[in-house]
Amino acid sequence: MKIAVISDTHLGFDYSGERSDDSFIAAEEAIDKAIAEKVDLIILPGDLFDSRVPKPDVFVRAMRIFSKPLVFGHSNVRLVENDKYVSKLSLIGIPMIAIHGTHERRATDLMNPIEALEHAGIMIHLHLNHVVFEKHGERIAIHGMSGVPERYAGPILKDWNPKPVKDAVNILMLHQSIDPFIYSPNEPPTIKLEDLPDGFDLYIDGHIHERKIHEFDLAGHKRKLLICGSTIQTQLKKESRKGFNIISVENGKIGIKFIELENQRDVYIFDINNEKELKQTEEFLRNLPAKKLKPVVRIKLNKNIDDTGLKTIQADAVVSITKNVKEEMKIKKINVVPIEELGIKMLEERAGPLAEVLFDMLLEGKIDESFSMLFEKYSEESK
Ligand SMILES: [Mn+2]
Repeated sequence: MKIAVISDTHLGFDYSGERSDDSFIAAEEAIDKAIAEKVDLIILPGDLFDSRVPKPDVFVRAMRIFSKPLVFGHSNVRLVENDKYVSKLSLIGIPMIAIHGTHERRATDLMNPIEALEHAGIMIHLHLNHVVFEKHGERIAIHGMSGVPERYAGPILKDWNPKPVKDAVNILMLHQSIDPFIYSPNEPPTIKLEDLPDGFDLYIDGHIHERKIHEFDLAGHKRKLLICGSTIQTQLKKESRKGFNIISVENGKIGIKFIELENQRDVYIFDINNEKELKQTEEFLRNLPAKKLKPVVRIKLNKNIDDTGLKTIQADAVVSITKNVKEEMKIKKINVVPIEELGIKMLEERAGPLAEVLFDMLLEGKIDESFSMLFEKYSEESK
């Protein structure tokens, strides 16, 4: 059995910027390649979209890409077990199994875009449940927990306590920081590698955009964690090549292969601390060869360096220059907290556990509902 794992496509990333098409180009190439590789299943470990309420044009481009495996794909797998409703539509062609990520998370009573795709019959959405597929007598169980705020992740996983399915190869899919693999130091993880439930043949994690395969010991067994990596460069922290993974399962044995995307921008990151480094970077920018997709160049500049010359260079690239980011981040730490997290934190001080729901309602412009929710809470408290 062959399974494509395509993570963090962030459809709609930089939608008003110069790289507005990048996320779609990358996701479509990954899906096309997965179909060409004749995979039996496609796993999508979260952050398919860049936002929790994608614009209709972003959503429709996503639908067009994610419909391809249903229409152009063919698979011999059959669903043999499920602890949630699965639409027959989503079993046409190559079935796709997704969890939602941190970027798509909404309050439980509001539909997130992955649930919307599930309702449209395009894919299966997992959150604290599992599905089992079979092909030629080989069974594969996919268990998924969608992205939750880091502070709740450990308790929720423990409470769910997933158990591997007997006589199947078991994959557990998450979208969290798993200590020591941390996405943001501002949201400390509550799951450590050793907290992962035992007995799964492969652990898959979205969320972290740098791909990595990590082997570790769990209750005396050697286990594998696949950090899938994103299909698009979002943060520009590191120069790396983007792609997706293909897992092959044969007689219980698991192989993992990385498929690099052809349609991606080269990424260059420069740290300029002195005149010599400044000259080298200027040289580099002047001599950039023309490419179909302009490269992305990120320049981190020491604040004492004069960048007037640098700014005048007409490079065939998407250039961003930041001054002394590290120093500034140390001082204004609050700025690196995602604004939504900050909003929820502020609400939490006043409204306690209602904060997340309230925040989403306010985001939706549901002023009356949020007001009556608060009114109910306070009238109850004053009784
Ligand atoms: Mn992501």
